[in-house]
This record gives sequence, C-alpha cells and structure tokens, in this order.
Amino acid sequence: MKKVLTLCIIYQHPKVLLGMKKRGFGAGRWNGFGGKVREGEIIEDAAKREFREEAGIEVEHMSKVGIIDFEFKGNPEVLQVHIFKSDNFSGEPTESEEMKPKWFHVDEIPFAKMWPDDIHWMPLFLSGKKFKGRFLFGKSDIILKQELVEVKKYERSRGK
Ligand code: 6OG
Repeated sequence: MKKVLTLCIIYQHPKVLLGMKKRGFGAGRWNGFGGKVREGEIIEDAAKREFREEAGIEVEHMSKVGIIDFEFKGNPEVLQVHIFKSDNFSGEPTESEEMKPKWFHVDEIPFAKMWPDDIHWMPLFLSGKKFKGRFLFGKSDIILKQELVEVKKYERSRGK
C-alpha cells in the first residue's frame, strides 16, 4: 500500500517558510506545506493546491528536490513524500485551519519540533542538492533505519 504526498518549502535565502501543523497527522510540528495527492492529480499541481489551501499563497514555479519513503514499524502502508522547493510566490502567507506559517532563519530551523527525519535531509535541501531516501520509524517516532542518497536529477512531473 502506497500513499503519495507532497511537501514543499519556500526558501528565500537566508529564510525558509514553514508552518505549524495544527491538526491531523504531524500536528504540533513545524513542517513544509503539503498533503495527499488526489487521484488523477499531477503531483506538482497537488503541491500548489496545498499551498493555496494551507497558506493562501500562489506558487508558480517549484522544483522537485527529493522523494522519501516513510514506513512505520508494524504498518504496511508506505508514505511516499515528494519534496519540492520554491523561491517565489504571490500573496501573503496566512494562517489557515491546518497551518500557521512562519519564516525561520536557516540557522534557526526548529528541528526539535519537526519530524526527526528533517534534520538529515534539510542540509541537502538547503545546499541545492537532490536526494532520495527511506526512513523506518518505530515507537515514539524514533528512527530505526534510514537510507539517504544524493541523486543527480528528477524529471519534471508528467504533463508539465
Ligand atoms: P496530511 O496527511 O495532513 O499531510 N509528512 C512528513 N513530513 C516529514 N518531514 N516527515 C515525515 O515523516 C512525514 N510524513 C508526512 C507530508 C501530511 C503532511 O506531512 C508530510 C504532508 O505534507 C514521517 O494531508
């Protein structure tokens, strides 16, 4: 069983735009913006839709920088998260029912209040690298296994 999700972070050096997830999966953690890709939806379009819904901003250009498969011990479901980066948007980031947006300096990213995988791939993200990986989580979201490698490039989404 595989579920495809998006995760997108705006990076305007030296700041990144994150959001505090207010409800649902990952509530109480800072993260990028994103969610489940709907049936028939192009992944990049899903990422843009989530920005609109969760932060009230329009993002035109984004690039795929990572794909990570997440598994939780004892659960057969694989969450395949497609990670995007963008440096431009229009509108003003606005709090929604799901997310409270906030800018962070790259030296002050709140890793202690984020998913524990983020501290591993964020340096690649910030240095312009592309990557793919796999994380297995155990009880209390402890990382039991991880693989993370740099890749050369990702194709543009189908239909783009
Ligand atoms: P909804 O299901 O609420 O979207 N997500 C993760 N992000 C990180 N950094 N680490 C994880 O490790 C994650 N698992 C899921 C994908 C959930 C949002 O959370 C991201 C989506 O953007 C397990 O619609």
